[in-house]
Amino acid sequence: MRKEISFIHAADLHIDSPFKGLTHLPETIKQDVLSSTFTALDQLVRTAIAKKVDFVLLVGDIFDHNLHSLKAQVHVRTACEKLGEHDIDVFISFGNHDYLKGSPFQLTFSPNVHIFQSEEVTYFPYVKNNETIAHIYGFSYENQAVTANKAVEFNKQGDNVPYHIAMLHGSVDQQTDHEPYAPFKTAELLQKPFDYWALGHVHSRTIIHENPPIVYPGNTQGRHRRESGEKGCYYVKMNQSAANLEFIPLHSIEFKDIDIDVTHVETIDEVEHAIQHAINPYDTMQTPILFHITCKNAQYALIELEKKGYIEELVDVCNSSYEHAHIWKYIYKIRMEHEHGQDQRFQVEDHFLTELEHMWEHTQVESLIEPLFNHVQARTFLQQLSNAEKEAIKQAAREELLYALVHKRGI
Ligand SMILES: [Mn+2]
Repeated sequence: MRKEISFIHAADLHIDSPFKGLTHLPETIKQDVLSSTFTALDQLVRTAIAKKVDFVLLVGDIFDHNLHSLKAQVHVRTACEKLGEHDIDVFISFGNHDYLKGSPFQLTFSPNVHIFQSEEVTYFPYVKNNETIAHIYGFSYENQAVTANKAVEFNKQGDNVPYHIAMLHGSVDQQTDHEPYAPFKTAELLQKPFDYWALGHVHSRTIIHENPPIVYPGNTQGRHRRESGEKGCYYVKMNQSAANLEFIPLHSIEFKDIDIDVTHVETIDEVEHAIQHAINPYDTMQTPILFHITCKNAQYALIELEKKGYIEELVDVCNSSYEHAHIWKYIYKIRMEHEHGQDQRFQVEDHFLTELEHMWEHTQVESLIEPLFNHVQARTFLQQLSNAEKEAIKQAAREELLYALVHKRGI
């Protein structure tokens, strides 16, 4: 009969993430934001100790960038030591953001830490009271990209060992939000006799399969508006017949992406009211929130207020009433989205505007921003844009141009 085991499964901690788009935040909020990825790990350690788990699995992208910032490494080392003091082992594999060859150094971790040191799939035994209870399988990215299907390289070893747990940082099926590294299909994992597939890489929490569990825990702290809602890890208990999974939140800040319909909003008063109305429901939240607000169907009057800087000023005023609370709230971005087709001013019979519309349909952002991506200094700081980002650039340019044209013509 198999003894019960319990563990924490986390991935994509991205510790010391720089939160690049949030440099304009007030200092105290900025400090909370910058420390949030560290705080998530602290919360994980507290949870592991409180639950008295056997071990912790960290499945890739523990660090945010290949340099593995020293501050982040020291923090992880200290966290692991603390777990060691409570007899909790830690198994670590590195992913595409913290691949082995990118790091100029690796600190020495306490003996309870087991790090997969190559791209070859191997295993560590988990030993408790002189008995091997589990084999933990995995590999680390040596370079930024692993394009091979690593799932096929996982092979169970040791039939007498009660549990076999696989750690895999990679991309399932047709995942489009993340780089298609170490791609695999769910069916391939199901063909292998593992008791639990501890996945990493995809940042949204997903249970792909129940029995055996195939699980993306998501990242431990959201870092932008597309990583919204609760973030954390899974606390897993397994016995001979079943696995029980409990999601444990670890985030200390939440990102919220809110859409407001402003079709009938024309004055500053009305905008203020619309913002309050959208944010008030979050008054009882126990976590600070960073809001990204998109005003849908903004009409000409509103766009004009925005161009004159009044919307930004209004947001500052709103923020000043929320930002000093212990559980603060902060609007870090407000965006006007203009459905010009619904605005009479843009419905002019005009070949020029029609032609312009036609052009937008066919314009590719890539060729226009190519010089920037080829620039010797700029390119080292740039990452490939996602389709959503390209679409946002196109949309913003389109709104800017249409506004300028209409404004000039005084339609
Ligand atoms: Mn990641």
